[in-house]
Amino acid sequence: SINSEIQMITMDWVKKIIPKRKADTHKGDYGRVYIVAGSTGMTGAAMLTCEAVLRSGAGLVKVAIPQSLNNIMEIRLTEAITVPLPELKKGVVGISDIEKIMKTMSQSDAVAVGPGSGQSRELEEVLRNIFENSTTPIVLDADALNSLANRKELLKLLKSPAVLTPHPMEMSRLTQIAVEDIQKNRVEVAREFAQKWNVIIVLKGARTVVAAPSGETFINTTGNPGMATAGSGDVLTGIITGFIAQGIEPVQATAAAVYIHGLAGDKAAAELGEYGMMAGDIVTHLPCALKEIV
Ligand code: NPW
Ligand code: AMP
Ligand code: MG
Repeated sequence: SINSEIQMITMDWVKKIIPKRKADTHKGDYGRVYIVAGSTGMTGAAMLTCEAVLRSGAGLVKVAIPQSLNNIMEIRLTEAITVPLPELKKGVVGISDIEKIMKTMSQSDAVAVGPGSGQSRELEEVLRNIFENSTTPIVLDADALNSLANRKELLKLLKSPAVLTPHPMEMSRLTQIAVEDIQKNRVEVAREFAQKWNVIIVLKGARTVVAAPSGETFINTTGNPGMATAGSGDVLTGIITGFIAQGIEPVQATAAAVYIHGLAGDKAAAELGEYGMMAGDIVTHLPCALKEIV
């Protein structure tokens, strides 16, 4: 079919996707983002995601955070707004918070769920509620993916465009295919899942694959093994969500985000080396990566 070709993501292509900012605009024009992430021990994941959203040019970020973790987040995240949630279980966002989550979602242009959320039955119920009731484009990562692994049929409830960003182990949990078999057939595995479940798949790792429900498929050309470090994926989730919130078409936003995430990683490696760089350095180098694009 027309869409069966595989496209390498190049700088020239990304330059066509990311628009210049117009002079007469305000923060509302650049999207409101809602991040549902973090739990006791993994507030760092939520911070990295939020910082990446802000550095991707989005106008406003709100982060849902279990009440007991709110002070930690407020101290570190100067530019993001925190929305503390009442907790049934200490340090974990759960179904008891669903009304507040749905309200903020309805006021947002894109939402991400999962980085550092921790795994719980509660999170499954949060996702079910969101899928049944929300039309806000959603990015699902990390523990959101792990929560879906045994309840993939929930994806059929989705009423909005969805991007799933598994690393090979998360893809293995979603598909029950062994990691080594996924790695041997990365394009096919990503494509099949995207078409079967009507979601955009980002199968991460060296030469990340982006597969759309239409069959449209991309392979990334940026990135380096210095990005194999804690929190790298949490940064990617923020960039994808930030671009979608700015109104870029979700498949294009996702492929462009994957490229720019890798480019920022390459700039971090050029300055700091692959050994010494951390995920926060990918965030720090996002501005110069984006500056090269727009
Ligand atoms: P092994 O044994 O190491 O070879 P998990 P996670 C395997 C949060 N974080 N190819 C790996 O294999 C995340 O957002 C919070 C093949 C291991 O068995 C999540 O919420 C941080 N195998 C949560 O932590 C910073 C691969 O998968 C397993 C693979 C758990 O996320 C860190 C590990 O994966 C982190 O981002 C690959 N490319 N990659 C914070 N500071 O708050 C991984 N594996 O069990 O899904 O754990 O990815 O660390
Ligand atoms: P996560 O495992 O969720 O933290 O995601 C890791 C991120 O780093 C993904 O975006 C990967 O594509 C990227 N990454 C990890 N290892 C490499 C590598 N060897 N080359 C390029 N990108 C990598
Ligand atoms: Mg991850």
